[in-house]
Parts: sequence; C-alpha cells; structure tokens
Amino acid sequence: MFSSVGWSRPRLLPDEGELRRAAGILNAGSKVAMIIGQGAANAESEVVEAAEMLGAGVAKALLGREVLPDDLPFVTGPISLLGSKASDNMIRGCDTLFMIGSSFPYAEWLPDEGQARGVEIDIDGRMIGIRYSMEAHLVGDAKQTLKALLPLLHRKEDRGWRKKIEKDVVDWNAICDKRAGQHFGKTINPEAVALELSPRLPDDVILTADSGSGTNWWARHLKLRKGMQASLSGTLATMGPGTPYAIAARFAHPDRPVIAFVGDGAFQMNGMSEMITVKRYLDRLSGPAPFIFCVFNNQDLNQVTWEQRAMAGDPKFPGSQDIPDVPYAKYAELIGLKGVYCDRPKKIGKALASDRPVVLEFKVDPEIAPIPPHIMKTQGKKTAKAAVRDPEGLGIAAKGARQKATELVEYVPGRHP
Ligand SMILES: Cc1ncc(C[n+]2csc(CCOP(=O)(O)OP(=O)(O)O)c2C)c(N)n1
Ligand SMILES: [Mg+2]
Repeated sequence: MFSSVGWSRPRLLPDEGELRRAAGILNAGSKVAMIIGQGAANAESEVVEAAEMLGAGVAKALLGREVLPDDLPFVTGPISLLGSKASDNMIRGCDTLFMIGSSFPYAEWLPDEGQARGVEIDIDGRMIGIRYSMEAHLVGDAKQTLKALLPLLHRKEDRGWRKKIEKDVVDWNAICDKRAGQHFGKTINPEAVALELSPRLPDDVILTADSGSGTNWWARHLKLRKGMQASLSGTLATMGPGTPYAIAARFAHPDRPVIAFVGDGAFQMNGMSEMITVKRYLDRLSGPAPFIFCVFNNQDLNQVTWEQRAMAGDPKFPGSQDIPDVPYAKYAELIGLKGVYCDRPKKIGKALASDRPVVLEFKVDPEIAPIPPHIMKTQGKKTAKAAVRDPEGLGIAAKGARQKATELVEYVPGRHP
C-alpha cells in the first residue's frame, strides 16, 4: 500500500453536446430562475454573468448564501419555508429553472411539475435531476462548466422578467424592514435584532447560525456584502453547530470578526459548555475583531413549536417546548468572558466594540411567527386550528396578523413608481 502526497483538482467538464443542449434550453426560455448552492462557491463572477445574460434572478440555498452578496439587485435571497417572497414569486412564475451546485431538497418550493424546463450543474452526477426533472444534465465543476456555457448563451433583450424580479426584491426588503420594525410590548421582536445588526456587520465578518427560529431571521434580514462568509448546518439542519462553527471560524481566521446566531435551546445543549472552550483559548480567540455569540432567549424550542402548529395543527405543548430561563450573559461574565444582556436591540454596539468574546443575550418574543413566503392552504388552516387551543393563542393571532399585514400594504397597486 502507498499513500502518495498531494492532490490536484481535476478539471471536470460536461460533454460538448450536453452543453449545447443546456444552452438551447436556457436561450429558449423567457423567464429564467436560477438557484445556487455551495457547489457554486468560487463561481461568483460566472454566476453573475450568466444571470445578466439570461435576465434571470438568483435565489440562494442556505449554504450558497456566501456565493453572492445580497446587495446585487437580482439576488432574491433565501428560498423555501424561511425564504423570501421574491424567490417564491420568481420560482412560481418561471418557465426555466437553472440549478447550480445545490442539493436543495424542498421540492414543494420548486416549480410545479411541467411548469419549467430544467438545466442543472453539479459535480456529482447522482445529484442531478433528483429534486426536479431536468432536461440537461451538466456534470462538472460549476466555475469551469459556466465558463464553457457562457459563450453559448444569447443575451435576453427583453428585460421585463428581470425588472419584475428586481422590483420584488425591493418590495420584499421593505416588508422585512416593516416586520422587524414592529414592537409588541416588553420583549424584543427577534427580527429587529437582525435588522439592527445587518448594516453594522463588519466588512469581512464570518456568520454562523444554529437551527431554530433564529435561522429565519439570519437568512432573511442579515444582508451579506461582498467578502462576508456564512455557514450553518445546511444539509442536516441539526441543532448545535452555531457555536462550534463560530469557534472554528475564529481559530482559522483570528483577525476576522465572527458572529453566531444561536437559540437558547441550542446554547443550553452545547453552546454553554463551548464557552468553556472559548475561555480555555481566550488568548488566541480574543482580539480587536468582534467575536459575538448572539443568544436568542425565548425560553422555547420555538421553531418546532411553530412547526407543530403549522404542520400538525397542534397548539404549543409546554411540557416538551418550554425550556428554563438561564442568565446567559451573566454566565459569560461568571466564566471570564464578556456578557451583554439586551432588552433592546440597540445594545449591539456595545458587543461590537468589545475585544473579548461576548455572549450577547437578547430577551426575545416567542410569539413572532416565521411566516413562510407563501402560506399553503393546509398549513394556514392548521395554524389557525392550533391557535384556538394554544396557551399563546391570542398573542400569536394578533402578532401574526400584523406581521402578515405588512405584505398587503406593500402590494397595494400603484404604490410603486
Ligand atoms: C439535534 C436536533 N434536535 C432537534 C432538532 C429539531 N429542532 C429544530 S429547531 C428546534 C428548536 C430550537 O430551539 P432553540 O435553539 O431554542 O431556538 P428557537 O427555535 O427557540 O429560536 C428543534 C428542537 C434538530 N434540528 N436537531
Ligand atoms: Mg429558543
């Protein structure tokens, strides 16, 4: 047995004929929707050029978040349950779907069967066509394949579809801001945390998220700019990685800011003991670049509480969903880190200015629904049924109605120039 040293990345490209077939489909479409995933990493400029040529918008699966910044006007942001309305409108209206480097599994958020013709690029041929029926199967590296495909594409002269997408993006951002700006009493609207943080994100920040309701706000309200990175448990959606991912990122890049979004359930699960790891390596992990663990204290396993309402029509069952109120910021201070307790999101500035790792605890409202971009009929009915018997029924009904109403106001015809 031998083990040779080094590895050179092979140049993986699809067959010429398949490339021409793909180009034919993309050129024939008049409403092209693109979805990118982590496989499109390193192909940023090629994805942008393809979207320009095709007059397309680009939705991003969660692990594809960092591939394109969110300030490009045709980037529709996240897709699916925690996605944007701009992505959903694009997918529901498209006649051609172009997926690049993504195993995005939520087929119910893809076009209806027969609605769109499909082209997919993936380095692993086994992944192609398993979520949507594709006509052209481009097995190859995303960057190299797009480079080979681009000369075969014709620029779409009619930019109407693209303009609509860009308008939807503007509308959606306005809805997000409005929702995040709503206050409902003493506890913080968790959307406001992300809204407040987004414009203050340091330039080369690395963001991580756990799995929970905070993932919704992380995906929708934090707008990535060029040079930022982001990761989470995208393919498994497990609880627990938000904190250790952030620690790993900081070890790898001690000079870069790192900010994690973690639910209180996940923080209790492993995040709190990981703070001891942070303490152990404080000399390597401290520094002028912010290192912040944002903990969303809602005393609830909130994402699942909402899932049970929407999927099963079950009211919140406190026996399985409630979790203890732990003073996370005080705990951080106790073990020698910095702790900041917030009953207002504005205190984020204090955490950003610290040169020690910070636990930034937000007392947030568990009654803010992670409203999907499009409420499917059965889920709407089930949530309403659950609300009738829910211990938080009144709160979620009133707050849900006000959050949803932000869309109605935005979509009054004639309000846009
Ligand atoms: C290991 C693991 N257990 C359970 C789940 C199911 N799950 C997803 S989100 C969630 C609740 C997370 O609660 P918390 O961390 O407090 O965040 P919140 O939703 O309250 O913001 C649960 C139980 C999971 N994804 N992974
Ligand atoms: Mg929680």
